[in-house]
This record gives sequence, structure tokens and C-alpha cells, in this order.
Amino acid sequence: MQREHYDALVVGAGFSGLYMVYRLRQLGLSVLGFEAGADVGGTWYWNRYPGARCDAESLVYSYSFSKELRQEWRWSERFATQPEILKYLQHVADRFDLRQHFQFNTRVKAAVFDEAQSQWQLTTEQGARVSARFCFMATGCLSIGRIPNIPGLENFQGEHYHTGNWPHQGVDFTGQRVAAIGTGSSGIQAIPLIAQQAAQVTVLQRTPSFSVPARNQPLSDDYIARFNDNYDEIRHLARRQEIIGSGDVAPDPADSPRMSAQVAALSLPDEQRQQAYEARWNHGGAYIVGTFADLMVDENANRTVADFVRGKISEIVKDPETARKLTPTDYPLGAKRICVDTDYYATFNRDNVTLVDLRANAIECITSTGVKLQSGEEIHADAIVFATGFDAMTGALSSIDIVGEQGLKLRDRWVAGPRTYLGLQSAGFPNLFMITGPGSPSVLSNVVISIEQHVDWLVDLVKHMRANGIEQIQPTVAAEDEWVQHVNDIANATLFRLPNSWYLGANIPGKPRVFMPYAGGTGPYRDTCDKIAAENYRGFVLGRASTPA
Ligand code: FAD
Ligand code: N01
Repeated sequence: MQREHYDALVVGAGFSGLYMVYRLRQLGLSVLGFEAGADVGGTWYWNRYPGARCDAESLVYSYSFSKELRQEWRWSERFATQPEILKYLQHVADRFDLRQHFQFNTRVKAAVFDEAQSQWQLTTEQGARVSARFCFMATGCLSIGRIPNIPGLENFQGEHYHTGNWPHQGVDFTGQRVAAIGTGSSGIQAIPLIAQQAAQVTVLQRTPSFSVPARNQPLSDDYIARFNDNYDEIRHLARRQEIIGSGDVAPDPADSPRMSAQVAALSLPDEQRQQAYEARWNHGGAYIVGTFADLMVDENANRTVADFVRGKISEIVKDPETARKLTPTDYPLGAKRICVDTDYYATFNRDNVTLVDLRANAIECITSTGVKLQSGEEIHADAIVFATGFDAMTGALSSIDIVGEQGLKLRDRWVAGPRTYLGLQSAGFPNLFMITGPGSPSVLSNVVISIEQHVDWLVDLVKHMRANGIEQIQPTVAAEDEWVQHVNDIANATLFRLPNSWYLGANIPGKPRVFMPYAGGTGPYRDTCDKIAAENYRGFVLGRASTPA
């Protein structure tokens, strides 16, 4: 049985929790981590669906804090598969001996701030209680999967699966009729592979996504060597990425198809624009969003890239009606998360794959034998795959009863949408920190890079507090209000504000429609965090427990 009091508690054992625990242990703090899963990995522990892989290049979708780790780990593919990323995180846990600091199979259900003791008390679902001065929520932005409330699911006689909680032993769809609901990144990765195995796949699509080819490939020694030659420059570029897809991490930056992000699409003749899009399409990965500086702020500019991808869909998909249904027409490319695929559109040329447009014919209910549409038609299925996404950014935090000063509940404080300063802390919750919390670049960036930035900044803060006898920190309400306004202003100046997306909480009935991540870019965000720290943590109140903030 572990102790009852620690210096710090960490919830989650994904990329964030592992690195947080590692850094806190380096400082000499006693630390206990909790993880609901049976092992480390987070996203890569839970999302075991066929085709799951990263869409940031493996060589930068990985930690940079240890040169030795980097040198001894060899990524096999440009975009690593889920099993490989999980193996990497397991290796990190072994190499730095981190598992001993975690309690697995343990979900935290409550976190309550004890004002008298100035410490956080966490309660697990098993009823254990542990306290600590610092509490770090490394609970993930995409860790609470969501199956929509479609009537009749309980009657379904086949198996159903959510991509974010996939059986560890895998699923054999051979000979089966599969109904796949959801065509975001997860569905787009899973559907081509399920279609190769199953007898019949019916894809039930509500909103078509924009998807670009990954052009995944094995990594050659030469590619890795060139990457390593330019390691610092590539990492620097990745750390200063504007938005998903805009960072360029080709192994030799000079080789890349990247045009200066300073150039506006509309300032160029059409032919030159098309060449630039074609180069990125052929290069593979999400970089197309970053081809020009104005793509995410100007609807006319965005239309040029959206039309380019629409043209590709109609070239790839043979049946014009299916191509039409697969083509997004009512939101800008990139404003919902762009998808990166391998053979997604071509999958619809297979004889065993059918597309149902739910906008024309919505799901009425699930029956014992399949999915019934409003037209009365029934899609007979042996299995249903829900690739229906997550209660993103706030879901994991609001699943925990977090109670701060004077009985203030985080859920109540955030009833109209999350309120944070820098995405790191919320006023009224001293010494409770979020890693990649709402209001930080998080899901609009290479998340591992944002995780390292948050953890490093927080560790510097803890060092500062210890060196100066400071026991508590929390933001002022004024600083938080100003930051929330800033996050909103930036989002409102972009095209992200337009579609119904999970960035806005639009996928969860009743969730306030607030743009949650910070869209100002990781470079400016990083600079802001550093400046605030240099100005003695401007906007935060630092104090002794006896002189609370
Ligand atoms: P997670 O990996 O989500 O880990 C959080 C952990 O906290 C989970 O294991 C969860 O079980 C645990 N937890 C949560 N609540 C509790 C609780 N109350 N008690 C105990 N434990 C709890 N990002 C990119 O930048 N590039 C990509 O290519 C990319 N690909 C992705 C692919 C998929 C399929 C998904 C779903 C996400 C992807 N992401 C990607 C985002 C990804 O979530 C992050 O990159 C990163 O893995 C997040 O790490 P994390 O540690 O912050 O959170
Ligand atoms: O989830 P999503 P996801 N009836 O929310 C549909 C990361 N990720 O798991 O758009 C019918 O994007 C919904 O339709 P609509 C990445 O950040 C990365 O795919 O709401 N359909 C949509 O099509 C990503 O953005 C990778 O109309 C319903 C789909 O389900 C994030 O995780 C891979 C429905 C959900 O798409 C989430 O991706 C995987 C209903 N009731 C994930 N409810 C990489 O490649 C929802 N849908 C790196």
C-alpha cells in the first residue's frame, strides 16, 4: 500500500503524465501517478483500432528531452502505428523506471482542495485517498470516448466497438457485415482496413471530412540521418508551428515543398497556387493547411485549397454520386481537424463498401440486427463500429469532481465553457495544473511538443516556488478573463469559428459552444508563457498557504 501524502500527484500515464512524473522525480519530489488503464500509453493504450497511427511525423511526434532516448529508439515508419507508439511509451517507462510511480487500473473520481492544509486530496474509484501539495492533470484532450445516444443500441445482437476503447486482442471482421458510424480521423483510418477484411462495410457519414494522403513509408537510415543532421532546426520549426499542418519537418528543411508561410494564396496566380498544393499533396501529411498564410483566415483563400482537394476526391472516387457525397462543401478545409489517410477515398471504389449520407437519410434507431434509417431502410450488420469521437478537451476534467477554494466546483466554474489562464490553471484552484488544458495550443499543435513545453514550464514554476518559499499559486480572475477573451478573439479571427466541430464542443449535446484550444500558434504562445514567467509570473498570485491568494 502506498503512502497517504506526496509532494505531487499526477493523473494520467500518456505522453503528459510520463514526462511530468519523470521531471518531478528529477527535482526530488515524491510523486504518485494514477492511470485508469492497465499500463502506460494514454491515447496509444486505448485507441487500438485497425489503422490507428499518428499523423505528425514519428520523428517529431516523440519526446525531445533525452538525447540518449532519441538515439536508441528507431522509428520504422514516417507515421508510426499505434502498436509502435505504445511500444515507445512502454520503453520510455522502462528506461526511466517510471512505472513504479504509477498506480494503474485506478480512476480518480474526485480532487478536493483542503484549504486548511493547502493540499489536494484525490479519491479513487476504489475509495483510496491520497493528498499532495501539487496536482497535475495529465488526463488528455481526447481521452473520453463518446457513443452517441442512438435509441435501440441495447437491443443490438452483434458486437459494437468504439475506436477509442478498442479490444486489446483486436477484432476479426472476416466474413462480417460492418456498419461504421463516423468519418473523422479515426473512421478514415479504420474504414480502409476494415473493408479489406469484412464481407461488407456500410459507412454512415453525417459530415464528410477533408482528407489528404499520408504517403506513409518505411524510414530509411538515410532519411533518419538527414533528419538527425537537421535535428535542432526541425525541432525549432516544430516548436513554432502555427497550426496543425503548418509546421514543416521534412528531414532536410531546404528540400521541403514548403512555401513561405508569409505568402498569401490570393497574391499568386492560380497556376502557382495549384503547383504548391500539388507539391504538398504529393509530399503527404497534413502540411497542405500551411501552404499559405491566409488559408485559415480568409474564406476566399481557403476555397482555393478546398477546391483543390475536392478535385482530388472526384478524380479518385469512380462513382460520381459517391464522390459527391464524400465531398465537403459547407465548411473551410482545416476548420474541422484535417484527416490524413491511406486509401480512404479509393476504398469507396471497392464492391464491398457502401456510403450512406446521413444528412439525406438520418439514423432512426439501432435494431437487433442493424441500423435503421429514417427512410425505413435497414442496414443489416454483424458489428457496429463507432468512430464517433470524444468529449474533447474538458471531458476528462469534468468527469472528475474537482472542488477548489470555498467549495467551488470546476464544473460550475466552467458551466459556460472552460476558463483558464494559459490553459494551465483556473482561478480558485491553487496548485492544480492542466497539461495541454483548454486555452493552450494543445490539439492545434503537435501535442507531444506542447506537452513538453507545458511540463518544462511547470517544472520551472515548481523550482521557483521551492526556491522562494512559495506554497501556492493560482491565476487572478482578471488575468484569466483577459486570456479567455484573447483565446476567443484569436479564434474569431480565424475560420475555425465556422463549422460545428469538437474544437467548439459542438459534438456533445448541451456542451457550451466555445472554441477551446488556443489558435495563436505555438511560437507566440511559448513566448507569452516565457514572458509571463520572466515577469515574476504576471497574472498569477503567489503566496504562502497562511496568506492565501
Ligand atoms: P492521453 O494520451 O489521452 O492520456 C491521458 C490518460 O489519462 C489516459 O490514459 C486516461 O486513461 C487517463 N485518465 C484520464 N482521466 C483519468 C482519471 N480520472 N483517472 C485516472 N486516469 C485518467 N496528436 C498529435 O499531435 N499528433 C497525432 O498524430 C495524434 N494522433 C492521435 C490519434 C488518435 C487516435 C487520437 C485519439 C489522438 C491523437 N493525437 C495526436 C492526440 C493525442 O491525444 C496526443 O498527441 C497525446 O497522446 C496526448 O497525451 P496525454 O498524455 O496528454 O493524454
Ligand atoms: O472523432 P471526430 P475522431 N451520428 O469527432 C460522427 C484525433 N485523432 O475520433 O462531423 C452520426 O473527429 C461525426 O460527424 P459530425 C484528431 O485530433 C487523430 O475521428 O459530427 N455520426 C464525425 O464524422 C481528431 O480530430 C488521428 O457530423 C456521428 C465522427 O463521428 C480527434 O482525435 C486519428 C454522430 C467523429 O469524428 C477525434 O477524431 C484519430 C451521430 N450521432 C483521431 N456523432 C490521426 O490520424 C458523431 N458522428 C492523427
